[in-house]
Amino acid sequence: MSARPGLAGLAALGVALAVSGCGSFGGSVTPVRAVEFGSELAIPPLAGSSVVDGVRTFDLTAQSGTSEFLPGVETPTWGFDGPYLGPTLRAERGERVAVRVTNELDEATSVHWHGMHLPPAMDGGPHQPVAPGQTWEPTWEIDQPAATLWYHPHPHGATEEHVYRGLAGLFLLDDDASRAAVLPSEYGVDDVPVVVQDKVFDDAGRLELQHDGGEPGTLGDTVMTNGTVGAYHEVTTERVRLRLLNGSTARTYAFGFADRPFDLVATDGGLLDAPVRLDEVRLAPGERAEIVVALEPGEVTRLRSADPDLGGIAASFAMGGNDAFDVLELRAGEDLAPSPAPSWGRSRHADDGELRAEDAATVRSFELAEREINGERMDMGRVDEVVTVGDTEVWEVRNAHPVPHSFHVHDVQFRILTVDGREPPPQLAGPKDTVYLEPHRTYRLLMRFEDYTDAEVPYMYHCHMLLHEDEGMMGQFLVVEPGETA
Ligand SMILES: [Cu+2]
Repeated sequence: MSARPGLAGLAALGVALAVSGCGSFGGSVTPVRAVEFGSELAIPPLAGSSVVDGVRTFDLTAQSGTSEFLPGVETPTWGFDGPYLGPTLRAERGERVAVRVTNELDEATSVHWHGMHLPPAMDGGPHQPVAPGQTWEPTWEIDQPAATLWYHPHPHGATEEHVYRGLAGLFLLDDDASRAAVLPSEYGVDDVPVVVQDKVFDDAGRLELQHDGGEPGTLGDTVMTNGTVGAYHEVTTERVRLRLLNGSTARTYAFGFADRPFDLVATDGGLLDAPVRLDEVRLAPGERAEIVVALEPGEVTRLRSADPDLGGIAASFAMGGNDAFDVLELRAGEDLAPSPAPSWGRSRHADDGELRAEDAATVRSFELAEREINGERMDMGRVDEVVTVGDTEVWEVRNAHPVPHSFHVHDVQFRILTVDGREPPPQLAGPKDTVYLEPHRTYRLLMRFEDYTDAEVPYMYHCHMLLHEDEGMMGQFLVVEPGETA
């Protein structure tokens, strides 16, 4: 563990940086507060659905309410079908789904299906706003491997606020391979959703976003899992699977346990080729990881996030690089049901057609700096890239900026070929739709654009640090038929 400067030291450094003109580094120097782990982890309910003419149909209503995160404090929040976060949607590969999204808020929002392969008009980005009082009903066929996906608003310029207030939920996909895998799979029991978010409360108990020029955005001093501050989960099996989602707007975590390793089994887009034993997995906003951890009867351990290596960032302490805190307590019962080590026999590639670098028809370059990609801020009326359907491409993404970014591409799951020319570490070797970008590094991403074309409605690529996205670090791409133009 690296040494943590004391509070006085941090304040002095903050002052020194401000004086030296690096005002943008004046972000969080308040460590995450220690809390009692005395509240049972809230498990988002599985969303009900009905099958209408062969279409699995869900309802989601964005609404406002209040939540008691801190004892005795009612905090105004937003949620889907409740005051905070939303139910977990779940569907099977091959199913056709529809979601009736109703907006009961006083302002327009949208719902983006993060990680989902679907037509651009169903994607829920800034071009599919849902006005107050309106219902939007996207429909598509689930056609991708089992994975832990999520949904959240994506209104142009207001994504940070909408997610921060509480609009987010999980969307789990299942398939034959995931069903056949040896993995804990009882939802909420040994297969546990863990949406991790950090917040700042003002004196009145309201959620506060701090737009003081700090990078990479608001870093909260209060961490919650599924909306529960100081949560514990009762473990009843020898192993438990945690589906981790970094649902924060800015903070990057390094998840692990002080006293044991875990098996990483899946990344954003689904199962790895095989489990990987790790001590820590770094997740930037928008990224997911499924991990399996073993406990002995009667043991108590805590998932924590400790001193995330943000990748050669000056003053990384001001961006959470020195923050270390516990996230979720796991309490094993005296009598644990057997739970074998995770394994799965079938290659993830078996029915998906492996992405191969030699098939890449095009290499595109993206440079992220300030709030721009390739020197431009997001313009709803400008198409930045036009891709031909069926093509495999390499996207060469460089963070040319001394602060963290997190790169997300809609519609696809990509493979990370190299990081600065080297093979990626195991945690970046699986299917991904979002990747943390260390400063001054180049990530070569391999992806294929399949099935859906639209000469008018674009998909997005953007930084998933939501303040950055809102301030313009986003671009648009169309997928078109061969020979078609935008
Ligand atoms: Cu960014």
